[in-house]
Amino acid sequence: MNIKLKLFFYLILISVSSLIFADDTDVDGIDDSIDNCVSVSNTDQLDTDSDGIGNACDADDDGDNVPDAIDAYPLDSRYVADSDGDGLPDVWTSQTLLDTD
Ligand SMILES: [Ca+2]
Ligand SMILES: [Ca+2]
Ligand SMILES: [Ca+2]
Ligand SMILES: [Ca+2]
Repeated sequence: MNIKLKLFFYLILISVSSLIFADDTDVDGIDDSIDNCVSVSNTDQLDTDSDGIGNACDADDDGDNVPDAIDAYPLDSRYVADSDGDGLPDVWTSQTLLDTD
């Protein structure tokens, strides 16, 4: 067997074994080493605040230090509250006349 053919088979062996032994805990097709949320399947790897933790497992998606659970605008760090629940942020109420109730 010539050296090029040996090298060819060797490369195939390496690529097959890396496929078999690649770590992908959540089976979302993204290797654990580069997955921004190792235990939750998130093929889009969306990370709104770019802190390296994907939205799928980030407790504060927009990074404004207000947890998603109580953040009225979990994907917008500019706003956190909408006390009257009309869809307009509280800060608008104080800054503009758009929200009059
Ligand atoms: Ca993964
Ligand atoms: Ca994932
Ligand atoms: Ca994040
Ligand atoms: Ca937040």
